[in-house]
Amino acid sequence: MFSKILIANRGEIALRIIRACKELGVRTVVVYSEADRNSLHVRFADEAICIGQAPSKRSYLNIPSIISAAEITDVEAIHPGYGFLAENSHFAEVCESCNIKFIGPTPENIRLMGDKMNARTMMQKAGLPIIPGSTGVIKTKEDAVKVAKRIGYPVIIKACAGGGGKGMRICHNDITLASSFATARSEAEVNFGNPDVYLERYLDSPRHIEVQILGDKYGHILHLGERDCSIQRRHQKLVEESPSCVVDAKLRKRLGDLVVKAAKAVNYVNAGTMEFLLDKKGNFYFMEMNTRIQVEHPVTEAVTGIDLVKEQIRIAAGSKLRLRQEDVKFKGAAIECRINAEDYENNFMPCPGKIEILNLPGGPGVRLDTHIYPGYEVPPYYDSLVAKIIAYGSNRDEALKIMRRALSEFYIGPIKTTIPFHQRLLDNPLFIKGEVSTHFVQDVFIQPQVQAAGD
Ligand code: MV4
Repeated sequence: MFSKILIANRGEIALRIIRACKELGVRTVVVYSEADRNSLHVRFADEAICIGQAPSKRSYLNIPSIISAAEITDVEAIHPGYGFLAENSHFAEVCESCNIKFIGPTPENIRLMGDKMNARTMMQKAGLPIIPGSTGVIKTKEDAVKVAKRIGYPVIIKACAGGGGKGMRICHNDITLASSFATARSEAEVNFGNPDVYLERYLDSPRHIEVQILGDKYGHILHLGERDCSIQRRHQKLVEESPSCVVDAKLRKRLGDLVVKAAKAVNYVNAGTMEFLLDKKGNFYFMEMNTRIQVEHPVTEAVTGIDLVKEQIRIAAGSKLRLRQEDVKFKGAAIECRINAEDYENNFMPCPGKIEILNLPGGPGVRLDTHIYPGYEVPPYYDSLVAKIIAYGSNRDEALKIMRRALSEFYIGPIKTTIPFHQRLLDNPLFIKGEVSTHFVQDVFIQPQVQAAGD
């Protein structure tokens, strides 16, 4: 095991990684920006190094500063958390070339899955069902129209270097496809530095189901079941749960077996997640792979009893997975609500600022992952996640009851948060029945704004 590692992140995930390290007897170094001087991750780590100014580019994304901090403190490994440099294959490579272990997949795993068209091709070859679409990058609008003729409308244009919903366009006929094509390519170039796009048949109101995997350096790979992440807004997930209401033990095994086979085909190492869309007929299709620990990993930890962050560190240190697939048992139901410093009644506008009053939830079945405290100032520079509540019960209904109770205890003021959003969601009859899709928040839940007179 490592004796000391560096955590190249901030907020709740930096604390989460510190907790795993303390239990493993690993000392911790954190890096922080000038805006995070008073953060808990700085206080709870064994050592802390300021690496730059508030903007991420000058601190948490600054590879030379982070590597310097690692060299000065003589750490053996770096955990990137999620976001920032977590899926930067160049960073993973730099770490390895400096003889620092990157706690995550290989640089090649990251690079291959970072190109979404390439991931699609590789996963199809490895036996995963994919959405009907182009077999490669599409270079001209004429080719795009040809592919659309074959797969049928509506279609969706996606950027190869995109992912997570950025840079997608839906087209309903030849005319809109031909006219959107050049715009999609130039947007991809501007946003991701790569104009390449591909085409897929557009599925209407699918569910977003993802499967967690863990692989060690010796080719042993486990799946840890699914998470249903359909409750999201503008590609920002708001609620995640496991198990999914629409995945039974038989489908879980089918998905799990396929995912493990596919991960083996690409020699996948460490924690990863395969994202699928599930259509109304119950067909599922591979969409993309995330090569990092995800925000919503605690729901999987709750239902499997496996500490994913400790496993990540053990795997990076060269340990073999101690479990076989038969040993992974799924028990109970877990749900996570993401508490963001956002005003949900005002189009989820970010609301950074000082937390003057704070009452934290607790009690049976409640896990709270947060970095906030009374007097903490939420900085405007980073994402607005301030806490995650995870409720765990013997079944979904019990987990929902625990979550309602936890939300009622949670008070953060005077800044606005998504707590009232979650309270309304948890009382929605369709949500309670589990009848949701990725369009639920926008179409069903947020009522259309009342039009002004005269409009
Ligand atoms: C799709 C789709 C429908 N059809 N692809 C959004 C995130 C990115 N990973 C891909 N996404 C989608 N791809 C096809 N062929 C609908 C979405 C989508 C979505 C997916 C998952 C979670 C939320 C979503 C919200 C809107 C659209």
